[in-house]
Amino acid sequence: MPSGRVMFGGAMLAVTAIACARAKPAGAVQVLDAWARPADSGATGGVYLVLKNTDTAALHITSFETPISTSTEAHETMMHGDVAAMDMKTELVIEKGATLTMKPGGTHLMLMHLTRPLTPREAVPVTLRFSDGRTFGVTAHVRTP
Ligand SMILES: [Cu+2]
Repeated sequence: MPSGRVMFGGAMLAVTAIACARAKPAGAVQVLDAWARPADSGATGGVYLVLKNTDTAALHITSFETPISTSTEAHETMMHGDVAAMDMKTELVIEKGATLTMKPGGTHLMLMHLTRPLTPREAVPVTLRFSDGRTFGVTAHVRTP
């Protein structure tokens, strides 16, 4: 039945077009690295992302979500003399073309109260939410620093 086949092909094309239109905003960021420290259940987890802004304007990341912690906060480690303190950031800004490097002792994500342990090579899904409502999914792999 050649006519039936043509109709099926047309329907598939339409579905593909919708999927592409939805996926397009995710091109805003290029993930250069994404990793997490091993940690016990109930502990605080650390996630480190290296993100390059490939969008046409500055990106404002307003929240981070993971399914394995009660909340996730962006922190910046600041040295006050010899004492390290962490400031919570309500927004991380990546200028157009710039790279945000999160690393131990610098900007990082803290997973407050892990609901399960993080073991090496495990994948941790992290959702970034931008100020314009767009979201972007990143997979961080657990490894020792
Ligand atoms: Cu912290």
